Amino acid sequence: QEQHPSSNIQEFREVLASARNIIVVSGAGLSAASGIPTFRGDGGMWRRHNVLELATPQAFRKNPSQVWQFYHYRREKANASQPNNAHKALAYFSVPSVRERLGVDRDSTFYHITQNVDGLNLRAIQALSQNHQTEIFASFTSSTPPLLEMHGRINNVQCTSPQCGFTECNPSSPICPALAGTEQYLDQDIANTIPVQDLPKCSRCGALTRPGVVWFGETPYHSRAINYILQKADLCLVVGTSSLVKPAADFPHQVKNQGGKVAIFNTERTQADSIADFIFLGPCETTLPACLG
Ligand code: BJW
Ligand code: ZN
Repeated sequence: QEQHPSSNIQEFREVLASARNIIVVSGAGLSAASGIPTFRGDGGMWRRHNVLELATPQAFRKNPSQVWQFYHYRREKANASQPNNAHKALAYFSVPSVRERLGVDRDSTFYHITQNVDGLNLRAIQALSQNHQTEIFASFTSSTPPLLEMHGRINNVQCTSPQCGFTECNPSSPICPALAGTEQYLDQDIANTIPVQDLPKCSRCGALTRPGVVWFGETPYHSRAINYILQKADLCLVVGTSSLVKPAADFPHQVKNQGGKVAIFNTERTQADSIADFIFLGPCETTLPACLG
């Protein structure tokens, strides 16, 4: 008698080999081994503030200086980090010929929907050989990219003026002179000390900019493309997310409801475990390479 949910790698590979439309939904646990703190649990504090209270439009309106200091700290950390073995395994698996060697149909599709804003998934793809990168992007005939960063990117800045709204990538370190060194203040709150005119400004219109990420109450990026991909998915890998934040928390449920399978890669038990066909309990930087390699 098989055990359910299963943690048997052989059994997982059989399901993988028969899947046609595979998706990954990932969260902060994917980047934990790269040294990037998670949102809930141990990593969820910054200068005695709950980080979830800083990731809101209300917090930014009330205190843009404090929220910019928080994002400056996170930008510096993300940009100094390196992709770990879990990012690398997912990047490698997105190469069609690599999937084919693992027994997966050559015409299968693979999309990685990430809630992370750190850019490490893209950097892992860019670290693959040129041939592999060409293969990945050639396999996407539609305009949908293989990696969907649904909560934006920490290196993006977005104009707060509704008339402008210009968004651009700005990976400068520091992003503006006034924020230089504030990442060192780990306990002390120096909120409000940076006047708005010294915070990052729009390069088009000069208005205050904000981090180009999705806060609570805002609409995630690529929603239409994600919806389309979800409808076809028959296998969903849920990697390093607590599955508490919508809409991503709903994705494995949707796949399950339409007859697909769900596999969870997490160090802890999560909300999604009740619908899982596979649970690989442990660090995903170990379990993912074992399952996909
Ligand atoms: C490991 C590991 C290792 C560790 N290996 N595993 C009631 C009131 C108000 C709003 C709502 C409400 N009810 C529902 C909502 C909607 C709301 C929501 O879901 N809220 C709930 C929290 C209640 N969602 C939204 O508002 C979203 N938008 C939306 O729904 O739009 C639809 C809409 C459109 C138009 C009008 C109306 C509605 C937007 C959500 C945006 C979330 N933003 C943040 C910040 C992003 C920017 C930034 O990075 O600063 O996104 S919050 C934060 O949570 C971040 C994350 O992407 C997201 C998810 O967290 P994640 O990744 O799961 O991290 P953790 O820390 O929770 O979990 C880490 C996991 O890793 C743990 O399980 C560990 O065990 C594990 N782990 N090490 C494997 N080595
Ligand atoms: Zn502007």
